[in-house]
Amino acid sequence: MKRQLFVALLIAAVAVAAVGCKKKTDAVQIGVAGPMTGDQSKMGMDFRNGVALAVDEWNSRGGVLGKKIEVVIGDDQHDPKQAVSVANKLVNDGVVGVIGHFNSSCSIPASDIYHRAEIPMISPGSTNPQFTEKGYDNVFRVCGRDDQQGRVGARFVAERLKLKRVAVIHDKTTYGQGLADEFKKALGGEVEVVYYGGIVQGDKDFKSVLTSIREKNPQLIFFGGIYPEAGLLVRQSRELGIKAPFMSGDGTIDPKFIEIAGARAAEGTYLTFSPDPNNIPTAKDFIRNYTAKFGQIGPYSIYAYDAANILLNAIREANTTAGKAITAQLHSGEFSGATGTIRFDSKGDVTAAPYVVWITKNGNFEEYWKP
Ligand code: ABU
Repeated sequence: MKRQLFVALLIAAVAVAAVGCKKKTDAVQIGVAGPMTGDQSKMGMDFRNGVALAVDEWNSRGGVLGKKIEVVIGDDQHDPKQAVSVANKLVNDGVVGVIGHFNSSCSIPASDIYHRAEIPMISPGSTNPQFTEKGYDNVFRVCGRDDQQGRVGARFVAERLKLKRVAVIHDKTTYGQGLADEFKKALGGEVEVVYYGGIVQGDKDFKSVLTSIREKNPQLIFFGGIYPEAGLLVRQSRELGIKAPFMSGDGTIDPKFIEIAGARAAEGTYLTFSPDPNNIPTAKDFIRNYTAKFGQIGPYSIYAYDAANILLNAIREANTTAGKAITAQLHSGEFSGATGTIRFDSKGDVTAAPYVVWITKNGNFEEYWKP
């Protein structure tokens, strides 16, 4: 009996503590999560700024459901374990939805936490297919998937460049290896993969792997990974006299890539990403307002902005902050965003993901080829 009483008191104490953790605010809180510090912090900051712009605009119109909106920031440092801690903290803080995370290796484990808490999450940038393959109804993304961008990259190499021999490397992460594998799979038997291997994220010297690649004499080097390593790989491959063009995916489209590689070394490198917002008529206001507030637009700023607007719109339409109702609204609605019209399929993927190939020219990225 004493033991039962003790257990009951313990449960009550934990419940009180959990409630006590929730921030005492009348505002509607939404989370934004990603790498806010560390070598990928540029992406996290782009998320934060995109969400902040959307929230400022909503608050200037009176907020949502008659309440002010507050943003709670979670820094996962692109570390999966940290992402789980961040997700638990955001849930305990009482957020009603989350924009994030960036890295697929973070979004996937964090989705378990948000799913258990019945809180919708919308990732602006996690592209690994597994993210939306768990059968969680509360998981969404406004970007495409790596099976889609891998196919576009492979078509470009085989049909546009008409190459026959490529090297494929990756950073051994969920995203990087996943994209490299999708690219390799989509090449089919058309193009020979003369080198396939991984590097370690965070390393700074890739000359040994690049020397092995040079011996295989590929016509192009494809890298699945993020801009800090991509920039170093390009710089060091040129230092070793490798002339083969370099190609990567959406994880490298950031000015930091060109800064790290050096504009000369980066010249002529290719990557796959969504179309240029400068050519999207609906993005005009976003570009003007974001630039005025934060300066240069990051590649994922507009996706974070759209994701936040989609979430807030769903809260308004559902007329509640209850997670299940917001999730149902997200599945049923069609949203007019800065990137265009967005609809989610039953998995939470966007129904259209128009990947294109970009090229680096004169220290800038330019849209180059449409499949
Ligand atoms: N999609 C770009 C990199 C982020 C990720 O999916 O891990």
